[in-house]
Amino acid sequence: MKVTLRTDVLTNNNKAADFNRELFQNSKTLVINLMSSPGAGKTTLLEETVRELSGNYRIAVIEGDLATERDADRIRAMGAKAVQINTHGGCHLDARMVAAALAEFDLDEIDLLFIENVGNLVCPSGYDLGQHHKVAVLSVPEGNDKIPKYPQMFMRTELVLLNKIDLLPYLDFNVGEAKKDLTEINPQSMLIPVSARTQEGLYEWFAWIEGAYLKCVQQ
Ligand SMILES: Nc1nc2c(ncn2[C@@H]2O[C@H](COP(=O)(O)OP(=O)(O)OP(=O)(O)O)[C@@H](O)[C@H]2O)c(=O)[nH]1
Ligand SMILES: [Mg+2]
Repeated sequence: MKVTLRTDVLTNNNKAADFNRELFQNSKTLVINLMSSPGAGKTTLLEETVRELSGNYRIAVIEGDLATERDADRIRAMGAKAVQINTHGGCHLDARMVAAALAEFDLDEIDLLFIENVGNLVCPSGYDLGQHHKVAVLSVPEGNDKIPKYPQMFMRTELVLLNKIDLLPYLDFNVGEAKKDLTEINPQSMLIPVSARTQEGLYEWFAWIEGAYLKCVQQ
């Protein structure tokens, strides 16, 4: 399926998001918009996800960064197709950038598309990319105050991956407190503690993806 962009799609974020959404629905591609502070572990989690799920699913990734192809190269090294978007200073991806990147894919050949947003806990949460799900990654070294201090991110995401739990013995992060803070801000959101380094908890993330994929193809 070849993607042709209309002019209005390139000038209006919400129109572009609706355009993307329709493409994703038509091709039955599950799309997850992954957001976090810089360095929380988005790319590492995606590397592990590609490693685990690429036997059963056709996976592709759109990488958003201010500069470099580094994250896309890391995903390609795992054997998945990756397209890098460079925002040249922009602090988030918008739906028009994603729409333009979709021209590089054949969505009919992709089951799971992950969009790794620009590392930033503020701007990315405000932009609809047409995704099915928004997922936030929070990491243990960032500290317990991030959920209450950056509520917009956690209000708008339905799952939080608490990454780097292998570092819990060395830092004062309190997982129970994080769960309580999240429930106060967004009672519908789930928190899954994981370590992309040791693999702990990742099976729960993979099961969540598989459940979301089943719902997506049954719609
Ligand atoms: N200890 C530990 N380190 C981790 C874990 N996950 C990622 N890291 C390390 O954290 C650093 C940043 O990881 P990335 O995956 O590049 O983070 P990112 O969120 O993609 O970063 P940006 O794309 O720059 O926003 C790397 O040195 C990783 O090896 C983890 O579970 N535990
Ligand atoms: Mg990254």
